[in-house]
Parts: sequence; structure tokens; C-alpha cells
Amino acid sequence: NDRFESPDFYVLDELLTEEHLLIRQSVRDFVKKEISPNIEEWAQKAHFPYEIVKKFGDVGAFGPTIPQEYGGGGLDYISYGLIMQEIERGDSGMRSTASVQGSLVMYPIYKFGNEAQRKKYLPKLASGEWLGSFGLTEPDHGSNPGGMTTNFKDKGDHYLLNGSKMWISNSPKCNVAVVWAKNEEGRIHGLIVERGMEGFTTPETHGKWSLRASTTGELVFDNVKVPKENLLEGKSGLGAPMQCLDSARFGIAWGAIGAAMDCYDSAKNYSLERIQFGKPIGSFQLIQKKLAEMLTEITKSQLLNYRLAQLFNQGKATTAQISLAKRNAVEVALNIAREARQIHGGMGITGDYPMMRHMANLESVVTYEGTHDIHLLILGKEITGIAAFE
Ligand code: TGC
Ligand code: FAD
Repeated sequence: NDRFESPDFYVLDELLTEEHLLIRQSVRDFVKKEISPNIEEWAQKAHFPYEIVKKFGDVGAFGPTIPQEYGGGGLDYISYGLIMQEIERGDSGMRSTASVQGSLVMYPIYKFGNEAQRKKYLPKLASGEWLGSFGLTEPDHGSNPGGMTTNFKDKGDHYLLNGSKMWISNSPKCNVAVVWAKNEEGRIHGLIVERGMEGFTTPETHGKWSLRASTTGELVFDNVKVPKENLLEGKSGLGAPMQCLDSARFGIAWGAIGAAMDCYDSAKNYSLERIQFGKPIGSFQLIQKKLAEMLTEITKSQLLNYRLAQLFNQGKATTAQISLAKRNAVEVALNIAREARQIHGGMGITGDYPMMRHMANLESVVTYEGTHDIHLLILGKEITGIAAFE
């Protein structure tokens, strides 16, 4: 089934090491076996398959770049990108589960946590024994997280946390949440909040048309007593959650191209099988144009993502470079999902083919981790030196 093999028009595989190829193959096999046969049913029923969490742990999808001594993969960013690409070839909601766990929960605990926190949480998160969530967005503060009102007060032997977070991936099922809140001086800090702490609830958000196999909800804090040892001491300020987003946005850039590849492959195959006017529709120039443009955009994005991974490996990737890649990949994937859907005609709207699910999923991906326009404005600031946010 070449839906899992292509495209590789500029022979990027020659730039991958044996280890990269092995990692990609193992995740590809995993997606083929565990996700693709079931994803339509999960999405149609808005079912989050909780058992996938442990399986993701087994295949090494959680925290690929976290050192092995904490249960991570100890891998480079090309490996991380390939893992996200293959998972999102299956489904963006499944990739969300993995992105949040690795880049937004394990990463801050590894980067900003102390040794006791690393040892307590990272192995359980890496293995999938625990599921994590990341609380930055609030009902009134999405694109502008710096305006957050969730806050904590020092009560001597503990902190008292109040406020709420909205649109939080994994929240209804999470065992642990990395939550960003302001202290009494208005400085943003990360706190590790555990399920079971009194006053902490995680109501689920229902009625989504997008990322239906991923579970999304709120994090509500009503006078939650958080032990002082749960503060992430290594970094404070908005830059701390933003640094986590750099890593997660990188994964999305690779992931979204995985979704695009799935749509492209489905369209290519369908165009060779579907006969109209006595010929395969792939023989018509307009269909060939669509396929040629899809291949062009996927190929450009693959090269861009590969170079970005090299910059990550060297510790040189900038926020603006990451914004460009995330913004590009999601737009490319959304356009390809729409064009591929058209190539399938009426059949394209059914769950027999993946395009509508990818297209609906990508409407979340184009919004979360910084909207399409916010990334444009980050680039605008980089180019002109002038921030247009305010
Ligand atoms: P601004 O003044 O630009 O920056 C405030 C401070 O933060 C620092 N900073 C960064 N540091 C490291 N890495 C980055 N990427 C950084 N971006 C900013 C900056 O240097 C500054 O530090 P300091 O020390 O000078 O104070 O902040 P601003 O308030 O003007 O806003 C900037 C803006 C709009 C670009 C930013 O807030 C933004 O990116 N907004 C979008 C919000 C967002 O992406 N939310 C994501 C929520 S998590 C999520 O969606 C997960 S979905 C996952 C899934 O399911 O897969
Ligand atoms: P708003 O910020 O209200 O934006 C609305 C519109 O206004 C957008 O088009 C935006 O581009 C535009 N806009 C805003 N400001 C400007 C400006 N200055 N100039 C021009 N245009 C502007 N968050 C988390 O913290 N953790 C998660 O795990 C998480 N998971 C998510 C899962 C899903 C399925 C979704 C949909 C969201 C998730 N989010 C999560 C939240 C996500 O990051 C936010 O939705 C996103 O940052 C946008 O915020 P908002 O929805 O409040 O939109």
C-alpha cells in the first residue's frame, strides 16, 4: 500500500541515516496496524481511544528527544519529525496526543524541572503509564497568552491556584497537567498539577467537528493546593511556555505534511482507478495539474522541514523560522486535502477516504499552537522589527 511509502520525489531518504529509516518504519508499521484500520470509526464516534496512550509509549512516540535516562528516546530532531509525520499520516488528533505529551509536558519538566521532578514524572509519561496536558490558553486569552488571569498565591507551605484553561488537548483523561499561571507579582510560572488534587477538574469539550478522535477539555482550578515542590523553577516569564511551543510547532510542521501525503496518495490512486468519459480521470490535464501541484508543495515542505530539523539539531532554529514552517505546512496540507477531496468527487466526502477527516482536523491545526495569522505577524515582526500584535 503506497499510501504509506510516498512521495519522496527528491530522494530525501538518501539524507536519512539507517536509524532514521528504522524509526520511521517502526512508527509507519504501528500507524498501519493500530491507527489506520480504526481511525474512521473513532473519529465518526468522537471516541478517544485511551489504550493508544500505552501503545504510543511502547513505540517511542512520547518524548523522542528527551534523554534515555528519563525514559525518552535520546533521538535527534529528524527522528522526532519523522515520528510526527507518520503519526499524522494516520490522524492529526493522534499526533496531538503525542505532541502534547512529548513537547508540551515532558519537555518543560525536563528543561525547567529539577532532578526530583524529572525522575518522578518523565519515565511514567514516556511509557504512557500517565497522560499529560498543557494549560496555557484561557477562555479570554488565546492568541495573547501573556494576558492570562490564572494565578497562584504563596500560602507558606503550598501555593493556592485559581483560574481556568480552555481548549486543552488530553485534559479529560490527563493524570498530570503543566499549567502556566501568574504569581502575586504577575510573573508567569509553570506548575505541575496532578489529578486528584482537591478543586481540580477537567470538563470535556463536546461537539467538535475537528480532531474528533482527540479528547479536548478545560482545566479548572478552584482553590487548588499545589505543593511547593511542584513549581517548575528553571524558567519563568512568557518565554518559558513559548520555548515549549517552539518544539511542538516543529512537530506540527512535519506532522501536517504527513496528513498531506495521505491525501495526495489517496488522490493519485483514485485518479488512476476512476474511469469517466472512458478514461482514468488521471489522464485529464486538470487532474494532472492538481496532482503535480500537490507533489510540488509536499516536496518543498519536506525539504524545508528537513533543513529546520538540522537547525534544531544544531540548537540554531529561531522562532520565526519555526513559524514559517508551521504556517507553510498547515496551509499546504489544507489546500491538498481540499484538492484531493475534489479529485474523489462525491466519494471524497465519505469516510471511505481520509480527506474530509484530515481537512476538518487541519482546521484545528491551523488555529492551535499560534493561528495562521499570528505566525504571519511573528514573521512580520522578524522582517520589520515592528510587532503588530498590540
Ligand atoms: P512577546 O513580547 O513577543 O514575548 C514575551 C516574552 O516571551 C519571549 N518569547 C519567546 N521565548 C522563547 N521562544 C519563543 N518562541 C518566544 N516567543 C516569545 C520573548 O522573548 C519575551 O521574553 P522577555 O524575556 O523579553 O519578556 O509576547 P507578546 O505578548 O507580544 O505575544 C507574542 C505572540 C503573540 C507571538 C505569542 O504570544 C504567541 O505566539 N501567541 C500564540 C499563542 C499560542 O501559540 N498558543 C498555543 C497554546 S498551546 C496549544 O495550542 C497546544 S495544541 C497542541 C496539540 O493538540 O497538538
Ligand atoms: P483568538 O486569539 O480569539 O483569535 C481569533 C481570531 O483573531 C484568529 O483568527 C486570530 O488569528 C485573530 N487574531 C487574534 N489576535 C490578532 C492580532 N493581534 N492581529 C490579527 N489577528 C488576530 N491551548 C493550550 O494551551 N493547550 C492545548 O493543549 C490546546 N489544545 C487545543 C486543541 C484544539 C482542538 C484547539 C482548537 C485549540 C487548542 N488550544 C490549546 C488553544 C489554541 O492554542 C488557541 O485556540 C489558539 O491559540 C487561538 O486562540 P483563540 O482560539 O482564543 O483565538
